[in-house]
Amino acid sequence: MRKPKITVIGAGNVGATAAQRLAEGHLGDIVLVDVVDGVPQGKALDLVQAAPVVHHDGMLVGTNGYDATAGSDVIVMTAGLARKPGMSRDDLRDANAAIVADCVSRAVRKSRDSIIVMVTNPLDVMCEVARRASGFPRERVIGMAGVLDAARMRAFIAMELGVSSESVFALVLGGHGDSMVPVPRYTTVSGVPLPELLPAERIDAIVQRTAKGGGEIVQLLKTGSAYYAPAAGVYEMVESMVRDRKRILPCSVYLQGEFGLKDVFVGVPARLGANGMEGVFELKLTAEERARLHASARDVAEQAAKLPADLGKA
Ligand code: TXD
Repeated sequence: MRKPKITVIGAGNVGATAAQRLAEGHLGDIVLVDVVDGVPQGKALDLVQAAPVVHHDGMLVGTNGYDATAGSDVIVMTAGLARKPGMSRDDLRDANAAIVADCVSRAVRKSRDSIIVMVTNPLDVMCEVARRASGFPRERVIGMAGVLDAARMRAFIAMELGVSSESVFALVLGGHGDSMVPVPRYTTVSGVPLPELLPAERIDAIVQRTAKGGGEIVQLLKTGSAYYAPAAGVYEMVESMVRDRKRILPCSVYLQGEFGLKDVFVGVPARLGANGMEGVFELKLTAEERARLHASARDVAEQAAKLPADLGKA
């Protein structure tokens, strides 16, 4: 039986931290790719030297090219520019689209059967770039954002109620950005819906704070953006696929009629297993929740429509 092989493109904050989590979680061998000479090599070597102490036997290599990535099962795409204070996710679109198209088309030439986990922002639009650049079916192009957004909401609820975040489930739909749609009705603490546990104004405050996404962290850090929680989100998705666990996790999926939406990437709950995105978990929404999801999807579609038509043809 072959050990899974995972390529992480971008050896920056999110990529390197994800590589560490994936290796320490015993998910497979890791290839770390970056344009900056020495950085992926140095970080991979550092992680290899941690292995005897943290007890994993995954191999990590760093490289500036794609030869060593050949035959990867999963490609985690984190390369790009990070959001700076005052910069919206949409400002990043054009710069990161070119990077994503280039990296993805080069990576998939070496790993035709891989599953792409997109991380680069603006997330849902970059998923579309990766879909076009790879030519992969929707089962194998999945965006990481919902796990992170839901984790943030779970953390805020846990802090508010003084309970373990493990007992909190949160549902967040929609695009990764200002138009995300936290759904308190389907957010539960040990099975009890949030509206039964907190007054509306506290829930609103949590929803608002969740919808700010990583903005709060960007303000605090001043340079760079969040990476521990994003890397944890990558780990959770990759783990469900590599171990074929079929967990239902919120992720950005190219919808084909589900929730009344078509040909657009947007965050929805989906089953992740060995074949990638194995099905969208459709749930009933109120008219208002559905309208907000559709508005969020419209935002993504408008941004995707601005992408150059010939972008990333492999
Ligand atoms: O929820 C989510 N999806 C996100 C997304 C949560 C957090 C961060 N999110 C986005 O991920 C963020 O807005 C960025 O677009 C990416 C990566 O964030 P990170 O914080 O890791 O950025 P860094 O530290 O700047 O790392 C980016 C690396 C850096 O080392 C560059 O040299 C490299 O990307 N890079 C490239 N590598 C390979 N090939 C090319 N062309 C390339 N261009 C840049």
